[in-house]
Amino acid sequence: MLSDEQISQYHSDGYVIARSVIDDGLLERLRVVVAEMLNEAQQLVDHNDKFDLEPSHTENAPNVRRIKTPHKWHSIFWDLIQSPGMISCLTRLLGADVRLHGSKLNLKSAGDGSAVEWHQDWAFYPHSNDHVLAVGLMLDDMTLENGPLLLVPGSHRIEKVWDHHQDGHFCGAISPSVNTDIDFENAIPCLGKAGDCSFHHVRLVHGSAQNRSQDMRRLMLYECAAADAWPYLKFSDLTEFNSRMIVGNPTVEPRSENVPIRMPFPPAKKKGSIYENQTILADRFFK
Ligand SMILES: O=C(O)CCC(=O)C(=O)O
Repeated sequence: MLSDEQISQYHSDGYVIARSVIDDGLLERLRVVVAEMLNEAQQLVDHNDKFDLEPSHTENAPNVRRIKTPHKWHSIFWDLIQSPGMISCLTRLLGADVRLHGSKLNLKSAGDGSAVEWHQDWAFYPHSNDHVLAVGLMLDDMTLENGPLLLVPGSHRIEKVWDHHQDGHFCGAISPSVNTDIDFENAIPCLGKAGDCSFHHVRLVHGSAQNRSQDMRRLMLYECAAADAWPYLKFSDLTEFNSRMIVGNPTVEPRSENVPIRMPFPPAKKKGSIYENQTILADRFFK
């Protein structure tokens, strides 16, 4: 699925896009499952452990911006990440043994979907080494208008965790006016067709603007790690940890590398999701 040239691009730019990783049949099944899941949010009045809601959400006009940890709710999310095309890409990028760290399905409703401020995923989930990436499976075509991922090429190679704090608390976002060393203006939009997948390095600076199109934008994100990249946070149970192996074998011998770490503490004042965390950022890039 990925050529040698694409693997080199991943290492130098910090991302790569693989085309047609998921076929139309599986994609259509996924869309049906997602629609069924969203029906459950009809009567919700507040975020819960499954759904994160847009500020405009009401009981009668549901507007969900994230399905949290979808792999816990339906087996199709495992079918996708363990499909042959995905396994081929993941093992080329991370090695033979790959574990799922987490997952989320981000939805941006037509003309209204929330922006995500600039951040590095690494600021949320540092590991013992940085053989960690996020897969972005496009459920819809990604266009300049509908708020695609925006990636700052090469930012993962700077070997730095930018400050994601505001007023002394983690807020999950990088202040654009303070961190003028990041080339936000030359960020690359991650465009593609439904079924295409982006793979971005865990330290790559990225964000995304509001959805200004007339259609919903759905992006399924899987956080994947080499099995020997052990998380500094949220480890509790070895059986559960190992049950998230996507391919290959688990290990109790972490590979420890000299990687920059900045812990997300003191914790965010607004907890729940990145959207909530980021509301306390004083200067927002995506107005
Ligand atoms: O949905 C998006 O466009 C960006 C999401 C993202 O970067 C995240 O949830 O960490």
